Amino acid sequence: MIDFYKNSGLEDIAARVEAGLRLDREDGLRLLKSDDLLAVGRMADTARQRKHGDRVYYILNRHINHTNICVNRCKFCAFGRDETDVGAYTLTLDEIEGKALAYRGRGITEIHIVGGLNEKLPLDYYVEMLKRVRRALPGVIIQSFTAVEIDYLARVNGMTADQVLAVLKEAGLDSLPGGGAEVFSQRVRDLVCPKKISGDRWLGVHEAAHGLGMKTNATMLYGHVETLEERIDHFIRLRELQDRTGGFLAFIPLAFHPKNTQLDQPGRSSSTGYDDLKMLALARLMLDNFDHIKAFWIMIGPKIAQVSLSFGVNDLDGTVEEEKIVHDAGAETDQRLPREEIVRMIKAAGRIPVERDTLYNIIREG
Ligand code: V47
Repeated sequence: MIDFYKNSGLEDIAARVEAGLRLDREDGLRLLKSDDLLAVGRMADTARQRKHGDRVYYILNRHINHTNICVNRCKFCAFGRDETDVGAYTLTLDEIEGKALAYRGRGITEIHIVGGLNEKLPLDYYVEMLKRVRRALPGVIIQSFTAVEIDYLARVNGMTADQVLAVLKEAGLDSLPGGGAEVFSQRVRDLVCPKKISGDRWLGVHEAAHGLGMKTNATMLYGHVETLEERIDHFIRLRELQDRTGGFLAFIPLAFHPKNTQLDQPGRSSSTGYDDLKMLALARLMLDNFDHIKAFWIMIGPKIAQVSLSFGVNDLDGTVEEEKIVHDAGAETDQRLPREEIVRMIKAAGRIPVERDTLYNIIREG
């Protein structure tokens, strides 16, 4: 096996991966700087295989974005609007309930609701939304509201994040998605999202959710102004929290799409396939205490997502149906992928498709 790595300059790291040892910051940086994508991918595949064998998970889920009005207006985001902007919207509770009811009986097991920081929306709007979605879709897991939204609700309502989470949990919230993490480095945040909560606060809200027994996800938005060192630092900070709480389910790298954002420049396009595969592989290798590395096909396209199954990925998210955040930023992918297509992609990669719920309970295999 080690022969495969001959002349890659990465033989020592490969040996550590083979032995199941933890990689450090320096290892991560060398992997990220290496041009030997196949060597990096093979290491990640070894780590994936050890945890998951031939199984690849997918989920039948739906996204709802309840408002695009946002006080933060991050420079990488094409979704957020001011209240008076063309295209600004906020769904009424009846509209959200209508969407949830329309998904009834269609086999979905997860609903993913995230939106902007809209100062007009009281905490009651969120509580009522959860109650109505819970009623419309009994048994469906509600994975909703990023740590950024939880922090905002805490601040505007004079509450702690723990208190907001407890109120929302009571109303039906099961789990938090991984959005809003971006890159934890304050240097990066000052440049691309100066109004957003710090990396420490993002981690603190997830730690609070884990303390209440909620499982959550984590992301990293890569391919804008961050350095390779800052990407590795992001992984290490997530790994440290996971060591303490074990509350993260999955990590999802998010490829930056520049179109219609304040970071767009002539000639600038989104990440390359090479970068996408390397980030997914690095996630698998650095986040040794995360079970699941998820490729969000919406961001990187179904074909790279399928290939990523040989680069450390064990989960393809999901059927989705309607997606606004990346499509506003120029994503050219579809907004939905039928189950049959996800299953076909997984089988064509020689793997066993496994439908899961949010908590990775198995719903069907094969
Ligand atoms: O928080 C914003 C990112 C996130 C852009 O937890 C952009 O299972 C690319 O977090 N180009 C929302 N990305 C999506 C998200 C997510 C998606 C799928 C699964 C899960 C999960 C979470 O999208 C935002 C932000 O980090 N984003 N603008 C952009 N122009």
